[in-house]
Amino acid sequence: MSEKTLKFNSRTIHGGQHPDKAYGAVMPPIYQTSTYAQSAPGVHQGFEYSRSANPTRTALENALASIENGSYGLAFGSGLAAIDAVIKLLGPGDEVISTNDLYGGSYRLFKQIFEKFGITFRFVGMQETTEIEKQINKNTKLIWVETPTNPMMNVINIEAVSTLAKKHAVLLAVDNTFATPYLQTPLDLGADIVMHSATKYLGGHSDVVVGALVVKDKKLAEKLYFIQNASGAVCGPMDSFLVLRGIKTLHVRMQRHCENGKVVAHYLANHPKIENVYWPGFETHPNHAIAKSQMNDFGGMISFVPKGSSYDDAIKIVSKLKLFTLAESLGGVESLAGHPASMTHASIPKMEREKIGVVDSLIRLSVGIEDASDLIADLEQAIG
Ligand code: P1T
Repeated sequence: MSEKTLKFNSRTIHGGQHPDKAYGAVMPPIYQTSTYAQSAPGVHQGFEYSRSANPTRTALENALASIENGSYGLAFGSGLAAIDAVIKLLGPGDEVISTNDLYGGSYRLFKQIFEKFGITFRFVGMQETTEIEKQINKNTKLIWVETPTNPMMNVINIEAVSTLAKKHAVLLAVDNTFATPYLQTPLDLGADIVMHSATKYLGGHSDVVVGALVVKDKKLAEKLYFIQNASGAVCGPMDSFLVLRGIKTLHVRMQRHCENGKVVAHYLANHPKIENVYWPGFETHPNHAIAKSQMNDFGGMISFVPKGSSYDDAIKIVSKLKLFTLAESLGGVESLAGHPASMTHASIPKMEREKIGVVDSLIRLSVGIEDASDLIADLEQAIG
């Protein structure tokens, strides 16, 4: 049976995987080694040095390529290291058009690291493709899309942006961290690069920090591999093993994240003490139609603003939560609550973040896979 014909729910388990060559181990062993014996100079079994390649990482990279419907996967030491590798495809004078509502750390990397090296970033609301086109000029080399966005849950039409990118011969990269390939596969919609913070849903257990890139094009893969090896921000063997294990249950976890997300989103929307709830599954969400057509479901990420809309209102609620842990990150089996203004998006200037809705009273939930009634009870006692 060819792997290409397997459905997504089978590829999470079998995609790119083969029993280990040494003893037939079903799970690839954690090859905790930096180097490999050579019988003569340059004569080896495909591995020379673990920055260049490591069998456990290769197993993960093959799994990543399979679940994203790509051809080549690359695993990095963090999501930001993966983004860093993409931007290193560019040089001084080049320009990037990025979603204006994105993870604060991505914004910080763009503005505070890469602008120093002469790369310009233009941040644009991407719900209207025409807004992107207005910013394209002869120096534009890359469009960076995050969808759904972190933390405002805007949804961007990947296929429409891809048509635009192709028209202007610009690369399109999509940060697929929030959706995962369970919900959407950007390469199928015309993206050139898919990026993940595998720290989140792919790992799924809040026990690892890993990043990933997946591409279809061989030349692009070679350029990114060159950067991965030359810059060296690779994913270690133990972390590769953990993400590989996480991916095997991605589909069952995501199904429950989506079910619980729906219950929590509706609970919040009907709560008299809640002002706004941001979740793309609502018919009233401004991008619901696109979400419905490009995603298989709506995920477990929700942001909301309590009535009163002050910093203190938000802090009171997140401090009272017991089952939801107040913490950075998302996508693990356990539910987390975050306060973007002081946590994940603190590196974005207040004026910039407020323009896109990341107000001081915004709360972000990563709805886990606990029993939904326990999650509602926790929110009930915290919101009052
Ligand atoms: O944390 P790291 O693995 O380096 O990934 C960075 C990253 C990239 N893209 C998105 C959409 C992300 O959400 C993140 C990391 N985000 C958090 C830690 C957070 O709590 O939002």
